[in-house]
Amino acid sequence: LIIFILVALCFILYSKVQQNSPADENPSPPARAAALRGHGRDSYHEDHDSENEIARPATQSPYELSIQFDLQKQQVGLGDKGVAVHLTGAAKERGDAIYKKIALNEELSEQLMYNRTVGDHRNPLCAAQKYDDGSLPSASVVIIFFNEPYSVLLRTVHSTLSTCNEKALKEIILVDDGSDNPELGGKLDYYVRTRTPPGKVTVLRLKNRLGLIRARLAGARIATGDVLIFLDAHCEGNIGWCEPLLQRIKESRTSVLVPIIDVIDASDFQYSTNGYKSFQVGGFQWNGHFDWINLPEREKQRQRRECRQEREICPAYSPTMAGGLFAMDRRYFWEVGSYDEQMDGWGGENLEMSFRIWQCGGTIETIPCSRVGHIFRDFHPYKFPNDRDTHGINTARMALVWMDEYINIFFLNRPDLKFHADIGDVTHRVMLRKKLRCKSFEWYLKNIYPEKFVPNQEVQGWGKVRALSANLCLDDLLQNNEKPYNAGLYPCGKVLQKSQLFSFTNSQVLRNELSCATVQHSESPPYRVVMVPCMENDEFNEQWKYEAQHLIHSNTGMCLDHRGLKSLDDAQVAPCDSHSESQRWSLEH
Ligand code: LR7
Ligand code: MN
Repeated sequence: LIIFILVALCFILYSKVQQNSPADENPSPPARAAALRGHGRDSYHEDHDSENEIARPATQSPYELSIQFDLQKQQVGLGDKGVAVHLTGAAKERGDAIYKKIALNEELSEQLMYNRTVGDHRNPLCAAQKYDDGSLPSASVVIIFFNEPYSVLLRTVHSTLSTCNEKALKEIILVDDGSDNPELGGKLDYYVRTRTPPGKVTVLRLKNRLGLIRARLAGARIATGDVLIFLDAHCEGNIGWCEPLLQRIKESRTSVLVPIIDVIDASDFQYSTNGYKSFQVGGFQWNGHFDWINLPEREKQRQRRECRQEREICPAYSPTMAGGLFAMDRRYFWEVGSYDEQMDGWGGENLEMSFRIWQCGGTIETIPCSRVGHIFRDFHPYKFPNDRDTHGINTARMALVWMDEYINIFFLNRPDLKFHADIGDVTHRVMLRKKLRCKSFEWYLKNIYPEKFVPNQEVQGWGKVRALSANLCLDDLLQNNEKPYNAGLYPCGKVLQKSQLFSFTNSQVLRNELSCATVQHSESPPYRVVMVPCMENDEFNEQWKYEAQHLIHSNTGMCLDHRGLKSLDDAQVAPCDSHSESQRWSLEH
């Protein structure tokens, strides 16, 4: 009887093991090769490896083989200290090909060790900083991803494990926003289980792609640390980047913190910085895009007044944040309205959070002793849900809630969004704003970002600069950037369009959002009108007078003139002539 029972038990056990084995346990040679590359199945959602996988001898798991194959491909020391690496031969060709597809050299990434070093780019003063080691708040690092290259994601994980204070790092939560790259499925789970410290790293799977905003929310919901630290899935930290963030939050729980964000090159993985002496903080443009600005002189003065450390390593107030890398007290994250859950896809959440934090009593600060590198890609390697402009739609939602009457300037820049059907309802966010008794956008501009140019404030006139004797308007040809470029004269639009939005200010400059009109001298007039970064030329050269409908450039004494226009792209000034009809201009408002 005993022998019979034993045999029966063996049989039951055996058939159970058989049942649980994944279908490709013994894959045919091509399938096996594909599994090695990590592309073995159509959809990994069905095959998240089952519990018994780890019980089998390790080498039998196709994941184990694949992981060992990956590790063999890595070269010790390659790219260490963040130096650039240039592949050659066939590898270079593979790298170039994948780069074209996903804006990132995945081939090279696979050759770099997960824990390569990036160097210590911090201000030397940082090394001597003391933190409350042992009593720092604990951190949950939330990393969201949608089809990120597997090796890049793992490098982000290992970098976090080795550069973020071990005691303070409570957990890393990887949120898979519905990726369909098979390598990010069972193989990632297996990797996490077998190659990362027990209990430290969790993979949270969203059933569908919900977009990065809801992915971050999902991660935050299961996080248990005192502080949430969000990272994009392609980051590498400098040594000790967590402590200064945690220390500052310990002292000031409504401070929302960003590290200095360095650049990791997407093709050669070089880690580069602008040096430790200066860094930029966040600004915005009226079209709803984030941009970088130099730390304003006004803020340096505040730091000197209010901060007890050497100014260079003091927290620096930042009007906005880029959005991907930041630390925030977990409870405060929820108190102050987390995110607008109706924001889809990508974009807009960063300005929404920035304005909300400032208007509702918090601060956004760059912490100079915390530096993290981020891979900037030339294009999005993914499509947006239903091909919609989620950035625009989300930004319109933000503007409706937070920008008050300044929303008109936003819509001037984005008329396409004014009546967009997909914007949806924002009532619950307006209620949140009321409940938190948040301040106005005007307060924000005056107090937090006074450097921001407002096209219809402190101006003598604004709108279209229109010729009286021809249908021509001054036009920046949408070259709203910070390098000098020619101003043009184009047929006036029926409605005010962004490229024809100019302001003639109380300080006598003729400008658009970022650039000021000046005159480029050449051998003889007419001279070209060019747009240059405001005030970086001498102020005098950027001044104009508006007299008797003439726009007179102060330094040259010449007048804006459309006579003999050679090209619509070349606005010109010529010697003033009070009788010349081609020198008369009106300002719309
Ligand atoms: O549908 C998606 N689901 C996701 O989970 C789309 C993206 N993602 C993930 C993605 O895998 C990545 O980890 O979300 C993260 C951010 O996406 P990226 O890296 O394609 O965005 P980005 O770096 O170009 O964009 C910046 O602006 C975004 C606006 O929504 C987010 O706030 C990003 O986090 C933000 N990145 C940074 O702030 C890093 C610093 C760069 C700057 C400036
Ligand atoms: Mn990113």
